[in-house]
Amino acid sequence: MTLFEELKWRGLIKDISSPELEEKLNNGGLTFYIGTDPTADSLHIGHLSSFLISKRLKEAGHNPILLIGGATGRIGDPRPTTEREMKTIEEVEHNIKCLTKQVEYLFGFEIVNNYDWSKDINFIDFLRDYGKFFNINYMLDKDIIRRRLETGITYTEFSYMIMQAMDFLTLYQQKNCTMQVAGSDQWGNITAGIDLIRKKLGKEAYGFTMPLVTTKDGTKFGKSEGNALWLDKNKTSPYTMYQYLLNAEDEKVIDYLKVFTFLPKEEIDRLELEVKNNPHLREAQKTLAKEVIIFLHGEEEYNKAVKLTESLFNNKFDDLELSDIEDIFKNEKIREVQTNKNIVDLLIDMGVSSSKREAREFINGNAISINGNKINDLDLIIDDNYFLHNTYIIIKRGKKNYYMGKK
Ligand code: 383
Repeated sequence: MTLFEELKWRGLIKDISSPELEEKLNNGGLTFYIGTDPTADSLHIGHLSSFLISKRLKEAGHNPILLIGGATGRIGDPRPTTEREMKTIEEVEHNIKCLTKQVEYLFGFEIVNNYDWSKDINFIDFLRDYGKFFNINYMLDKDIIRRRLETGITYTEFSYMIMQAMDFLTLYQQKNCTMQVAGSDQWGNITAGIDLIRKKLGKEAYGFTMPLVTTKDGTKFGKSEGNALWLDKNKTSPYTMYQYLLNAEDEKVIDYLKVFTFLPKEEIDRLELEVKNNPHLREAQKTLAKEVIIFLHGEEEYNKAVKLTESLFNNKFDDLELSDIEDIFKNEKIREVQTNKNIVDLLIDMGVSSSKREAREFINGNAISINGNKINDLDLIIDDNYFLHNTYIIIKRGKKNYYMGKK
């Protein structure tokens, strides 16, 4: 397979600026860039696919540059629905530091900051040297802008595409950067840059985008109960990320393996057969989770995530460390409870049952365990010994319902 064929097979090509790009990609040696705005102090899984493409291109002999948008991050790329709240300068600067560290560690790309060349352009020069190349009708015709016309858009956000186009032009001139890659939401901004380079320099630049990664029902991949899944393990624990990936739908898991792992086609084809023939074994999901967690956090964190998963599955918590327990229940509600309480009252305090009668029924029905041990005694007093590390208590009702209490 050529590089281009592989990118196509992985489902990583949506829009492409010109058919010539196929050959250029296959030949190697292009300097290209991918940009990200410092809107948060970590990348999230929505960024991962585009960054991984850059890594694939690097491994195929191209030369990636990561642009962090110190300037564009102060403005805000228009979202299709509403105006963004502007970040404070301090926040932007803090985020740049965090992202720089993260990207250096995970990907090792050369990093530039567009604030360096944007900060000194004055307004009159901006209008004369750049604004003159942007026809308003052309700008209004961009997908994102068109979608904002009804709800409204400020002049600030409207100008964003010019800034991104100026970046491409600058990198073209300074670093012979001839290609930009991104997710499909960036197509309008990429083509604005290509057009600016053509108009100002009479030169041809290139770009392509990858499709948005979605779940079966078409929503964005990578939101766990509405929260972003961060690549920083202090914001999203490796265990939480592992669980999310392990739960990938059978219909989608092969797509995800193509996008998020470097496994070769033969291995992914084999896993595809496994999904068909032995879906209950979930080998594809386990492989996806393993590959991604090891890439992001290393082998040790991966092994820990597997261990925590097994503890939950086997309902065995005795040998877990305090931080492991906290990881498992990071996104769960933790209730404050008192020690030396009768089990029936405790079940009510922890929200396991809504009445004493129901609590007794659960216990008599053999449905309750504490820290993995079945409870059958209605008069049991739950003293300090029942609190793991003298802090947490884990109650399980039935097969799947966990409740976490803290002393
Ligand atoms: C700024 C200046 C440039 C080139 C790009 C930018 C950032 C760009 C943007 N990107 C997104 C972001 O910052 O907003 N205007 O969160 C996301 N990217 C990548 C990818 C993606 C895009 O960082 O589709 C998802 O991750 O392109 O939404 O000169």
